[in-house]
Amino acid sequence: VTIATLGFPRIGPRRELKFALERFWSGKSSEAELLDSAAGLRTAAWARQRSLGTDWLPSNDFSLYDHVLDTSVMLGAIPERYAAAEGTADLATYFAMARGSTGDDAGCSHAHGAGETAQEMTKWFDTNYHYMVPELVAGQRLSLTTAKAVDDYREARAQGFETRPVLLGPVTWLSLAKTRDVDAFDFLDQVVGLYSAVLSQLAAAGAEWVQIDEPCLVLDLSDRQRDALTRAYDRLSRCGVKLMLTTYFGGLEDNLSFATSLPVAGLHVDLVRAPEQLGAVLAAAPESLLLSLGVIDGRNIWRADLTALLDRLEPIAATRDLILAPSCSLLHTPIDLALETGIDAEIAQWLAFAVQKIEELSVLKGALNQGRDSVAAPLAASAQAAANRRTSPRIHDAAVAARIAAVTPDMQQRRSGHAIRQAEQQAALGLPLFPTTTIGSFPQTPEVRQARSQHGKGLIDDAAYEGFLREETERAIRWQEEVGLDMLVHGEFERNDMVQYFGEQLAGFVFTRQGWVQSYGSRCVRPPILFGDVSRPKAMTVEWWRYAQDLTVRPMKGMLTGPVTILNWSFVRDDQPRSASCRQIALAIRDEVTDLEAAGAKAIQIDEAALREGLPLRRKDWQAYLDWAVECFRLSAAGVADATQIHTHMCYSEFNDILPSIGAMDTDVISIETARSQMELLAGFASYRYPSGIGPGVYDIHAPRVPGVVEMVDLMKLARTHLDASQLWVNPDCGLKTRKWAEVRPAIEAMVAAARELRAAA
Ligand code: THG
Ligand code: ZN
Repeated sequence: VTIATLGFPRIGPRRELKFALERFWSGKSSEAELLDSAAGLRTAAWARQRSLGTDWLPSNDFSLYDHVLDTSVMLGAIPERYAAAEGTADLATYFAMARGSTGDDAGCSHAHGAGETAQEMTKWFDTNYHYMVPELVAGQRLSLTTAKAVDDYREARAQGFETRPVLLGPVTWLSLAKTRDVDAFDFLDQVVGLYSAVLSQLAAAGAEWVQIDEPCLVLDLSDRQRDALTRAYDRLSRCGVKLMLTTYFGGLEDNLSFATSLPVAGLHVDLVRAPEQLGAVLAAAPESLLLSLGVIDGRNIWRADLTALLDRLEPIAATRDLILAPSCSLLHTPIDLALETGIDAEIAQWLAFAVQKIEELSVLKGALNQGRDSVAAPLAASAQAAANRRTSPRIHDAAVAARIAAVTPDMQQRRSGHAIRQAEQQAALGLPLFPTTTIGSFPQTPEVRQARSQHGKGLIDDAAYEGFLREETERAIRWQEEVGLDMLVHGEFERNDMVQYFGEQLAGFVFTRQGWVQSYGSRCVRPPILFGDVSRPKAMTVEWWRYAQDLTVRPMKGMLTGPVTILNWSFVRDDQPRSASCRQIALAIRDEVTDLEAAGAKAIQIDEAALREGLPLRRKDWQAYLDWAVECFRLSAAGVADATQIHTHMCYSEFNDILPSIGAMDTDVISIETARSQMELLAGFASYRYPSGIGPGVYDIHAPRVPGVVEMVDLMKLARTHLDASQLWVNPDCGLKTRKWAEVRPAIEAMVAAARELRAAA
């Protein structure tokens, strides 16, 4: 038995990559300095993994921004607008594709800059990691443009690290591509030809094995995809390297016999997401196929029960050679638990971050190769931690269990239907036609971030920090009154992240200090750890809301993150179904909603930015998820009177396939992303006869450009062709926290002017 990692976190234990990138982007360091920092991170990762006992080290798992973008650039899939000569791509081109040529990103953008927009970015399967979407147009010619995979392999080898290079597989890459006037699989032969050249170069450089990731194998495959896989691997298996075909994020299910029939030398399967596939995989995999078993959870932070794993693995290891590995790349976990000093010791013993996960693999290897006695101490510690976690009173809260047991269907039901609610809300709020509002957050300026960081380090005290936040909030409110917004927000200056902020205040969560996970490029998040039954010790947002409402006579929205989004952006319990954890969070948010209402809030927004991305990877599992997700949202929202207006916001523009569930959330107002799709999706809402308020985002906040009044009026006129004027709200398409005030001010002024024009014409 040997052990492998499929990929290690890139950002570095102290987010060194983030800081190196941002220094470079802001012109404070040179390209050579950036590349030097990156090389140092690679070397440190190899050395770390080797010292932890990893037999199969990955190379080319590192990326300066994103591994899908690396693959696109490798293949020369560089859209013309980035104007690279064929067969070349420098770092400027690479970052232009990632961030736009003006640096379209928080903190680094140049307001009003012209230039090319970045490639589209979207979620990597069901993770909170974002990749850059490959673009293909009819007639495009691809060619090998970078040799990064080969360079990284050589770089490691020169330092004495023999590695198994990692490539994103051609069929998954093609499946992720966005195309114009062409089917992505029309490019199959070209792409496979280029991959075959890369594999041959790797073979020539000395690589014996290559890890080729095809996570598309855990999805519902079309005939075209299956055919592409067959053709691709027939050819790629003849390039002089052994291929470890790597699947993750789910089970192979109906693709199993197909996958084991592909002419590859090895197969990696995810036994954390799909432990039940082990028997079938063993039965389907011929002796000659080297199996890599993903037994340690690469998507979560729980320590494994090694004894239980050994009970399953020993009989298998006795009959065939095995590789043990994390279920997927460790990209999705924080790096090192040893950096956490603030986590309660009892809870800390239940956790394993990337480094600790490799240690666990090493203990498993020791037990399987030399007997359990050879690793008696770590096995005992693992068993003890598992036993402690099963029985700890910290996890199980009888009061929460009792509340859950007492939930009744009527708690998910608003008192009256839309028509009655709308009338009461209008009487309470007195809003004009086309009411204007924003999604909730205002710019997190360097000053705001700095104050938070200084407060965190104890450099400024609570009073000074609070005073600063109050001033920021008041300024934001005065400005909103001045520009004439109808429904105001307090700006969320006191919040770090919309999930972390609530995780920090709820019982049942712990949070880390260094537990960063890459979200995209240099951006990271620190997902809260949901370890136990959830409850709300005290009100979380009411004080800030009250402070804000007292400053103005206009209605101030209460701003909350919804239960599904808190769940989807946290590390969650693996000892009960996700739906059970979600229901507990829903009750806590319900308490907050009713407290806000009692304090006087007439409108409360419960964001479900991540509802859609929680959709299971297989269609057959969608409805069950949507059912409990919607039920949890309703549980959180339905405790209010008819006159209280419930808003939600969703950060995407694909709704048509889940519209019945969106409707079933039964909100009074929903704000959505539509600016980039020219209101297309409103047709879906219209044909579904969506009855309540809709704020179709009238401009794309993800770009620094300031929209004009005319274009926003035109978009709203388009919206009116689908929906009734009385349903429509006017708002940007997402929160403004990543923008600058210099962009926000003129954009919102123009937006309010657009609403006034619409009213005048109505
Ligand atoms: N919160 C969480 N997950 C998310 C988002 C979020 N996933 C999807 C989307 N939003 C990702 N977008 C971002 C945008 C900005 C940042 C992170 C993810 C960001 N992070 C800071 C950084 O990297 O410097 C750190 C933030 C902090 O101080 O906590 O700016 O909103 N959970
Ligand atoms: Zn959004």
